[in-house]
Amino acid sequence: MHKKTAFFTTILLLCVSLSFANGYELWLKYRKIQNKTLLTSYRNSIQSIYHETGSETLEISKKELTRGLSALLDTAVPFVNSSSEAHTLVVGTIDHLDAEIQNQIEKSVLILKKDGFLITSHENNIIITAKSDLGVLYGTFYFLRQLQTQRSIEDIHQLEIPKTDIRILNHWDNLDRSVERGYAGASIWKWHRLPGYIDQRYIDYARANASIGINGTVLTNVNANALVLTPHYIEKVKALADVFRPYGIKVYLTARFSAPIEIGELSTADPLDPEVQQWWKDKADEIYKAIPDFGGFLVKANSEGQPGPQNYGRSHVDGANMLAETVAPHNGVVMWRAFVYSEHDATDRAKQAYSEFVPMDGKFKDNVLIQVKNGPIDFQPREPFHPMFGAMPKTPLMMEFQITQEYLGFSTHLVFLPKLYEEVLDADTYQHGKGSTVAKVIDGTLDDKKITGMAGVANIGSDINWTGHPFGQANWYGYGRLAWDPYLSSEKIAEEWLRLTYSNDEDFVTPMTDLMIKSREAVVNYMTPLGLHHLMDTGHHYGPGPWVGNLSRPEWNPTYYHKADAEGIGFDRTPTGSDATSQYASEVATMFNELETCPETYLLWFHHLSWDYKLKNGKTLWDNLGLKYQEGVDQVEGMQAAWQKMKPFITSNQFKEVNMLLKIQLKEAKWWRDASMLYFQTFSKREFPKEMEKPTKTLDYYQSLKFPYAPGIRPQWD
Ligand code: GCW
Repeated sequence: MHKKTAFFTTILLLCVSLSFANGYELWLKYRKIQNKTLLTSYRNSIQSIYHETGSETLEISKKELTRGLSALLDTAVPFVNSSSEAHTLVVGTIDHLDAEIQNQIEKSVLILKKDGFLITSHENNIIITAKSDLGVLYGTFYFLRQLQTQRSIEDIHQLEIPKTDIRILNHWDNLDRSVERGYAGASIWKWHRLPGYIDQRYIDYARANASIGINGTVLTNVNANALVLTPHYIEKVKALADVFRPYGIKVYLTARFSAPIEIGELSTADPLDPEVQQWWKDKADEIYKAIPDFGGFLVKANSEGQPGPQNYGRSHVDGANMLAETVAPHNGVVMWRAFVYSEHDATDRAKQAYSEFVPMDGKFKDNVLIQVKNGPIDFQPREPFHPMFGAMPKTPLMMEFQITQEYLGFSTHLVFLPKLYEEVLDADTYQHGKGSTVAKVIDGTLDDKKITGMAGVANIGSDINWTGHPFGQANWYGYGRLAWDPYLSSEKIAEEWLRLTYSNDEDFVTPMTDLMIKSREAVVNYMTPLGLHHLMDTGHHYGPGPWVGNLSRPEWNPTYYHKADAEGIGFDRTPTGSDATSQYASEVATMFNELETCPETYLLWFHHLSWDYKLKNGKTLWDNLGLKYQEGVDQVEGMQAAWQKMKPFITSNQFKEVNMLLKIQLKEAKWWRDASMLYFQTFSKREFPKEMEKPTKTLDYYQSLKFPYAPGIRPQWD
């Protein structure tokens, strides 16, 4: 090679590998196919591209194919003007295809709907087609993923239809760029520079989301600031909406219920007041004038100090329907959160959302979705599914998962969340007998819901790799894949993500898939085993604080949840206790109520048991607790050991960053084990089981730890 060319090639390769190594490229790395046979077969099948043009979305698809194929196949694939040449990749909407191709694929096309797509072989060509331009773009990303993960494309026939309508990220981002429960740096929305300055990140964000089928984003925190609804900010929101539109991503905002008072100069925000109604109607019209495809509002009302209709003696129905009417003429929706609990309600917090919302089933307007967290408390490492799923047949219920790891080790711990999501989606509500899974509630098939959705609280920030922990990307990715298809297996998602992100080498993919799948159980074990929950320290939620019992609101105290005493530990939610189990279908309630059938993973969620209660392995509850904490620590050690063997497959930076993080994770896993067990020992008065490593520090030491600057802390909004 010529000296100069060699020099520039080296520089180019260096730049490419740097951007691969720093994680910015996410799962869209498009590394050259290493497998020679596959490379040849791909090159033979794709000798040219015929691509429909016309819209911005189609242009994006075309650009993505150029970028992807030239890198993956390491050759420039020419565009041609006819779809009839052999070995051409034909990409376009159905109406645009040759009549002959249309006839051939007619059957599949009949069932193609929403933004689904079809990838199929026709004679010597591969066709990517859809009813909408966005469907074409989704098909393009899917096809590129086939190549990236080195799957065969010979005789490819893949029909994909998204199973939910609204696949959305919820950013808990504040206007000052702090992110509530965000652990990956500042908010990516640079409000101060908008609308004039379009950060490249906005485009890259849209592209990444489109690549996994996410089609909506709520830009602002549910602990909302009314200012985002003022003209000054609407202009900025419009600029973002304009960037996202060709990627099929709609923008939504959080609506602060008291906005008519705060920015509208009204004296009330009563949803039944005609002036208030008019104010919101005008506000919606103003937003839609700037953003004709604005998605709608997300609302946290009468929850944790946020204002809402109850401030005026009105109900959630009154509040939600009032807002729904303002966006209905523009095809907008209202996503009304069910995360409510009150310090004035002495009943079990786990019961409150159900008690409040289930009687309202059928009373909401058609464009209202109720957004329900996966479990009845709050994104804990493990919770049983929320009893509202399966109890509101007449109301669209959206799933709310948390992608950011508020209670699962921030962006320091490697925890693969799709495993948690899958557990919830697979859970059986028994609403209409066996097989009435949560997934069927979410995709609307159980009660033929007209509108469906899934929300994920984003883990995205300004860190170069977007999510802080490199494996945090897998949680964003996996969330998107499950929002598209809630029936996907978490294992398949892990494998796919590993191939896209790191390597296709089986010696990497197989052990790492295993590591990711087990990582979720590890965190449950070292933080909250056997159904324990809400044991974290107060405010910032960093580290263990099971001893905290002096907070003003009883249900904010960890002691409220574990109820440890000289006799035993656990929250009795059976009919002898809070009777929360009665909110589930009788089959599920009975399963949880009976000690013989209650899964041990939920034991202390539903039962208060004596320290000497014998578990299935014949050992006491106390010993089992110690064993589980130890198992969690051992599992992290196992993860560390597995990672050591991955060095040959990745760059040294990639290796180092996860290696350092796993060390911290191990340290913190031990901290959780030791602090929790020392504290519980003050009640059990029993020796630690012999298999458990003995704590090296005292309980006083752990109780003295303070972290005033832990990240993601909730701002003082009130
Ligand atoms: O989990 C709790 C968080 C709050 C959050 C709240 C919610 C946005 O600690 O920070 O507020 O849930 O979901 O509304």
